[in-house]
Amino acid sequence: MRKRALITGVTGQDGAYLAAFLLKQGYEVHGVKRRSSSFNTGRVDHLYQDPHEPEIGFVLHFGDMTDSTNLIRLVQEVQPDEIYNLAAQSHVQVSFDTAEYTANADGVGALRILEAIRLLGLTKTTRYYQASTSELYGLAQERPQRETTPFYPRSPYAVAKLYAYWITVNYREAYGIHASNGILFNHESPLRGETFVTRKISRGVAAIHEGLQDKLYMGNIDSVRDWGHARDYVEGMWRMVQQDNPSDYVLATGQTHSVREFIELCFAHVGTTLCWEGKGVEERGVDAKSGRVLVEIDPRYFRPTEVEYLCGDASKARNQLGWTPATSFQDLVAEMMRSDMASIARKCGHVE
Ligand code: NDP
Ligand code: GDR
Repeated sequence: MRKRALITGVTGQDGAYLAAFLLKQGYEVHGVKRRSSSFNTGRVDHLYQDPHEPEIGFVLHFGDMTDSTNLIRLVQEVQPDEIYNLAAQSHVQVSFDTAEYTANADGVGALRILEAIRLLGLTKTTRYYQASTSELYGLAQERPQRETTPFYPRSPYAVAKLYAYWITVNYREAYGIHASNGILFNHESPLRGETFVTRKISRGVAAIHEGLQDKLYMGNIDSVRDWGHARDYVEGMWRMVQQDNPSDYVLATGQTHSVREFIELCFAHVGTTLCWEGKGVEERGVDAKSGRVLVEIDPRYFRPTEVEYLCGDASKARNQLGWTPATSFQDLVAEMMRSDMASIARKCGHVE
């Protein structure tokens, strides 16, 4: 019998990589998508299978993390061996504007699924993965951050995820559910949402190079992150769920780069050397050859409370799961740039 997985957030970056990975492992994959007024399945359209075919491996269901009865019905219908709860309002800055909704979808949403598992009597049969985050560490003093580092969340998003983290631990301890938290540091890819910093930069630099955009307007470019590739990280999620015992694991590369470095590397990819002039909000990124201003600071992208530095120690995942990230930072940036250059070129009609 092939295993059945239910993925919430299947239309997002990680959902798309995880669905493809699980299908390759022979799973029957059920994904939860939201109703929207325009198509929102672009990242998983290549996995679509005609529902009239007899052996369907990939099925999409309508649902929402704020709708308990819908989630209970879905879990009952699918009877999954594994649930990957990836759905979330995942944008940190947006969470300051939609704090209550973020708490509902990201925090209570996790509880709704765990309750569905409990109410339906699936505590011994359905395993649960919670998409926890390095944002939980926020202002943590310890560097690098590991599973034992105390949390200090710095946004409504991170506080909502703190609830989801602990309710996962609690349901594991209270009801014996095989429930694990993956504390994942930032991971990116060509499928990354366009308003997260890496994709905003790779897309923007490609558009500037093709003459479709003037410059980039950025927030805190001295922020430091531990960036990996989403493809590597979804495999780590799966490995956690396959363990005999549930636990919580950090996934990270252990290497850090600033937003500034990310910008420089993207421009270098198109042959532009960037130099920096001025200070604070007056700072500018300038084409070293032509003197043209390519990057400006726009305080609207500053956050009320910022997480300045994150660096993860994934030793536990390496030792217990045999997980290591395969993609280097340089290869990640190059892959994102190649993809955005190709899509901008298509837009300009340069290629078929
Ligand atoms: P995305 O923002 O790309 O995807 C989020 C997914 O959740 C989308 O499918 C979205 O649907 C769905 N979603 C949002 N709100 C709801 C809701 N109310 N009901 C149902 N579905 C909803 O995020 P990522 O793929 O990057 O991240 C996956 C998970 O991992 C998230 O929980 C995120 O917080 C967490 N995480 C991500 C990290 C990263 O670096 N990428 C690091 C650590 C944790 P739609 O497409 O319709 O918007
Ligand atoms: P983050 O990702 O907040 O780490 O959350 P994001 O890419 O949004 O920001 C990273 C850092 O870059 C700084 N920054 C900017 N960010 C954005 N979006 N736009 C800008 O113009 C800009 N300029 C500078 C930010 O201030 C920040 O310091 C991501 C999400 O995927 C979460 O869901 C996930 O939990 C964490 O990663 C781990």
